[in-house]
Amino acid sequence: MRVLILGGDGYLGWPTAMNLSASGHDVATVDCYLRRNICREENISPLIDVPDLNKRVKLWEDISDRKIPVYIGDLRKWDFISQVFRDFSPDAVVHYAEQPSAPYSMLNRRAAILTLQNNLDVTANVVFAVREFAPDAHIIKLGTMGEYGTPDIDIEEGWIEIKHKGRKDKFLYPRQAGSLYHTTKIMDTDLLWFYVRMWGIRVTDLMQGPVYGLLTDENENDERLYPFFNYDELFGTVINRFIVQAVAGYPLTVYGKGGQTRGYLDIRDTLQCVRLSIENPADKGELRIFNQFVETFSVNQLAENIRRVGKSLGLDVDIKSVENPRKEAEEHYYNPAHSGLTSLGLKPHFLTDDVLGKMIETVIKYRDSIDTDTIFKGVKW
Ligand code: USQ
Repeated sequence: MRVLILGGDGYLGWPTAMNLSASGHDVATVDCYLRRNICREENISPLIDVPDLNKRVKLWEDISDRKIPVYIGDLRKWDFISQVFRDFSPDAVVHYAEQPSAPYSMLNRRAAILTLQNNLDVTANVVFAVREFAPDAHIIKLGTMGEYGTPDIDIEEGWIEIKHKGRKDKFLYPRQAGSLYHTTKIMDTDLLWFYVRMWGIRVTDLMQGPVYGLLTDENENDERLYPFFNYDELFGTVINRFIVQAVAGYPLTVYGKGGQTRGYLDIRDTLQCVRLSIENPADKGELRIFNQFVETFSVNQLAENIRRVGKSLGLDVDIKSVENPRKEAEEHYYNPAHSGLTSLGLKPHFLTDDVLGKMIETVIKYRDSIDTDTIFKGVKW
């Protein structure tokens, strides 16, 4: 299939591009380096230097003999997105092109408006571009489990049937996010559902939990193909942060009581889930929603596991509860369904001690690059 990856430079975008290319799909990538620019402005860097997108596709071509065209530009600009769609004619569009950080979206007014405008404008432009230039194309949109929040009832997979005064109907599962970033994902879902109803487009919305890891089948022998691996407060997700903190001898920053529970997945499973969604498309006029994670942990469980595995590798790992900079439940019920992707064929990788050990060993190689000043700044909600 011809797969267009929007946000192809990102933590997930670049590994997805290589993985789909290796699976025989014709892939093109689009990016405007938003994340690189924000990192520069906020004076943070990923653990390992990452070549720009044009250099990475050249490296990939040398290794795989497969080309990945690159379009550098801003998808909020209609002229640019029209040209990309006309030129590439996608069968599937993977939409990662969003400001992905919850703390960044809560930093200040400017960051909030950037997050709102970027995320919603791009989603709307993608819908219009699909309608005009590729009406059969399947949109695979990266949403987030954070759309649901942490309700005191079981979380269903996207939809819920409600019985009310003797009648019943099916609705989007209620959503109540805990950051502006997560709220833009709710708005994206609403926008997509609206245009699915109006124009009969086909959409899969993936409610993904926090992702960890950096090694995939395509990059494990070549660090130049690694994705961004952020451990700073803005762009680092909790497991990646804790691994770097363990290696740096920085006490693991458990926010508040540490009972916050989320559904996690290995970066290799993100690639599987996206590929399975592409290869088994939603129907026209369908908004298909999958909950994309493989197992749940509380922050305390993650910290304990990383301390144990770190100790077995000779690291002295401390855990320190810090005052929670976020407004979120620190102890709560959490039982989300997640059978859709398994029934499409997902073979999960779990967060075993071996997986944690391999991540720690990889990060140890880059120990001297860790900047501990960026680990905790306390962006408050
Ligand atoms: N946490 C800590 N200590 C830290 C960092 C985080 O206790 O040093 C806690 C947070 O308070 C939160 C949990 O760990 O309760 C997860 O935090 P996170 O930073 O790993 O994840 P989050 O901000 O929710 O966002 C990440 C991605 C986002 C994605 C989301 C999936 O950045 O793009 O949408 O995970 S989910 O969390 O399921 O909504």
